[in-house]
Amino acid sequence: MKIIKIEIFKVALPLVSAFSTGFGRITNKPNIITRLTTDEGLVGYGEGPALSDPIYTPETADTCMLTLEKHLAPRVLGKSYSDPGQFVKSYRDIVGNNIAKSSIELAFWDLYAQNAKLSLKTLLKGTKQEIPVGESIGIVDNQKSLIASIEDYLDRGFVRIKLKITPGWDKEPLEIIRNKWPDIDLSADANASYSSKKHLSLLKELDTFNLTMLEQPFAIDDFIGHSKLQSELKLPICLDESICSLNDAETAIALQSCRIINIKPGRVGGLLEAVAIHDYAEKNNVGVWCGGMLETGIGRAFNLALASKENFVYPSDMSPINTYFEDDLTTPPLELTSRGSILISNKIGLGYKVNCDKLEKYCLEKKTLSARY
Ligand code: OSB
Ligand code: MG
Repeated sequence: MKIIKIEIFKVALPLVSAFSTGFGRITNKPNIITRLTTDEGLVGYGEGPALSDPIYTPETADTCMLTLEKHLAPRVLGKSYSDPGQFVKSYRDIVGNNIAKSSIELAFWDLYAQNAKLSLKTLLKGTKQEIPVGESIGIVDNQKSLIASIEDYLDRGFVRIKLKITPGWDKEPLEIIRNKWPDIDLSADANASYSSKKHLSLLKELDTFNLTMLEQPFAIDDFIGHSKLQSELKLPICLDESICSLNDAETAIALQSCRIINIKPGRVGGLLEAVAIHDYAEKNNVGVWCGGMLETGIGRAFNLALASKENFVYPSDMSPINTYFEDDLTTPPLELTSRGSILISNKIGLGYKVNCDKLEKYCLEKKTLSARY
């Protein structure tokens, strides 16, 4: 497959409401879509779930656009590839910039699957037909809206609730939820908003809430702080932001910084690295699940296929797109089954149809690179 054209789109679908987390408030959610065209006329789509500001990882939507245009796309344009391993070798000299890398790597997986006439799930050796789904509850400023939003999610059938927490919004909301729903599958995600120097004893109190996991309490690079907390907590720690590569997963597991890993293709640079982390975690008896970063239907299609692998043992953040966006770029829409799950497509390639009119409609910026041939 020779790549003859690369188009990079910065899109922003309208959000249903702002989403508040321990790293800040998301009021505008860009996503970076890469479209690859081959000499034989195959078209593949990928997505990098960027944020506007460098508050979750160091990248932003603008740095992704620049990295793709100036550094990633030129290295693969006009070249022929037969598999994703060969594709990523073209830019192995580039460090970091995982969200940008994931956008173009996933687009190549779409081409690869179409060329092989296989579904992503089959290519990734997925074993599940459906994925149990949970939802993240953003930080709200009062009890009433907290209860109303959880009631709504439970009514819709989500099987796990994950509360976003931050200093000042932790024990109190968790106590309210546990008093009202003693038995639901409940987790907390701190998005790196606590300090291992200040908050160890406060976080140890979270053991009283029967949580399934506590996600990313401390800073991205604080493997030692997480290890110290994990040794004093009954509750498993799950790392999200800290795990940007297989090497990070090895560090976290060796130091016992966590017992669970949240894998997101966007955060780790694409599906090859995501699968490597999955396999390593499986060998070390560390269960994983697939988190979300407010992707459009394009990004979610890859997340779903990935989450069909064996060691994805916890419900994933895979809510239908209309939970957070007013519109979507793909059809058919993702829908929750009566079991609180989403079915995985067995169709060839991405498994969903991309609506090119919507892609243009929500596009804020576009770069096109073409090879002369
Ligand atoms: O920590 O999981 C996170 C969104 C952007 C960045 C980080 C996170 C999130 C979410 C969104 O929680 C959950 C979803 O996409 O369903
Ligand atoms: Mg998280």
